[in-house]
Amino acid sequence: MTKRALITGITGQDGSYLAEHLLAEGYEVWGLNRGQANPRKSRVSRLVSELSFVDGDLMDQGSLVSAVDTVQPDEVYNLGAISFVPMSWQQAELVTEVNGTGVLRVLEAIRMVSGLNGSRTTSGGQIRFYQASSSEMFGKAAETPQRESTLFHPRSPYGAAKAYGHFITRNYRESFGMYAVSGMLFNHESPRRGSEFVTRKISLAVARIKLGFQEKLHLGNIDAVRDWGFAGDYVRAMHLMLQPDEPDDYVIGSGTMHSVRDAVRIAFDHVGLDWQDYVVIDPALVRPAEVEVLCADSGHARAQLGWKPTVDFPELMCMMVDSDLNQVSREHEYGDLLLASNW
Ligand code: NDP
Ligand code: GDR
Repeated sequence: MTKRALITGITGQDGSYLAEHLLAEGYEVWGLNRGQANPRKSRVSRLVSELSFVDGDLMDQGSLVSAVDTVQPDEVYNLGAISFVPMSWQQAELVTEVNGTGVLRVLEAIRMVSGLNGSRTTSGGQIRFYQASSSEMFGKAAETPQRESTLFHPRSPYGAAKAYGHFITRNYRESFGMYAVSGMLFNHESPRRGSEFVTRKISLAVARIKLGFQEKLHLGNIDAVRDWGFAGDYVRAMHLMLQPDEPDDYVIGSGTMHSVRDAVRIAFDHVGLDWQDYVVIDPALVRPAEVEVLCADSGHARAQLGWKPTVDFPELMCMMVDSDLNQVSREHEYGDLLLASNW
């Protein structure tokens, strides 16, 4: 029988890659669409034409119950969130509502639709739930690399809200026997990454500078170290996590560390430019509390799920720069209307 998946956050980077992956695996895929005329809905529809949509918002419990009831999914992937960390200092309450309480609302919707004592689908199976947890929960971690048992020390309202989402997911597993799993994913990027995130900000700037449309690149803390991977690899892990007989939480990352400075150097080198001629450090871009170093120990996922990444960091940065060179050239040729993104 064809399996059915419901994805919140369908219009985001991961939503599009996960939808493509699940469709290739033979799933029927539904995306939760927010707002009355979301321009990002047509963007993802163009990319993934076999998608179906159902309306809903993580802020609205009734809409989530209705969405789960309409779709009757076998698997629910909760990727919806306000995902840009700096925004969480500006709109802390909203971010807490969407990224924290929003998780509770999806769990409650599954519980209500499938009966209070578990989460049975109409076909008799159990609805499986994936929560998009984050390495930002580790924050100022006491140990490196970070694994499933590493204590959380979030450094932003975003990280704190994700920690709530993580614990409430585990709690519903333990309280109601729900098949509920958290993927503790480290940073993952792609040509579809939003331009507010540092890797894409860099790749777009390098393309524009190379083609003569930009002069400088303003950055904050270039000494910050992250464990970056390719989004296409990480959505495979999300799907794998919902397949074992028993639910569990998994750390997903490459296990390699690079600084923002490394990212800049690789990207400028790729087009034959010296980054030091173009990068300007802007103190206004430094965060109130920074996460200095993150690195994943994903041994549990590698052993239990057989997951491993296929794209390393230098390849990823070059892929993003090449894609943006192509996009910026087309932008120049056809005008802004075409463009907004690589999708
Ligand atoms: P994006 O920012 O690209 O996408 C976020 C998605 O959330 C969008 O589809 C957006 O839809 C949706 N959304 C925002 N607010 C709401 C709401 N109130 N109700 C329903 N949907 C909403 O994020 P990514 O794809 O990069 O990340 C996916 C998830 O994984 C997020 O939860 C993120 O926090 C988490 N994560 C991401 C990592 C990464 O490195 N990419 C690492 C670890 C975790 P809309 O078009 O309506 O705005
Ligand atoms: P992050 O990603 O906060 O780790 O969250 P981001 O790319 O925004 O920042 C990474 C690091 O780069 C430093 N930095 C800058 N960042 C941005 N955005 N812009 C700059 O100009 C700049 N200069 C330096 C930051 O200070 C930071 O240290 C991402 C998101 O996808 C989250 O949703 C997800 O949970 C985590 O990854 C894991």
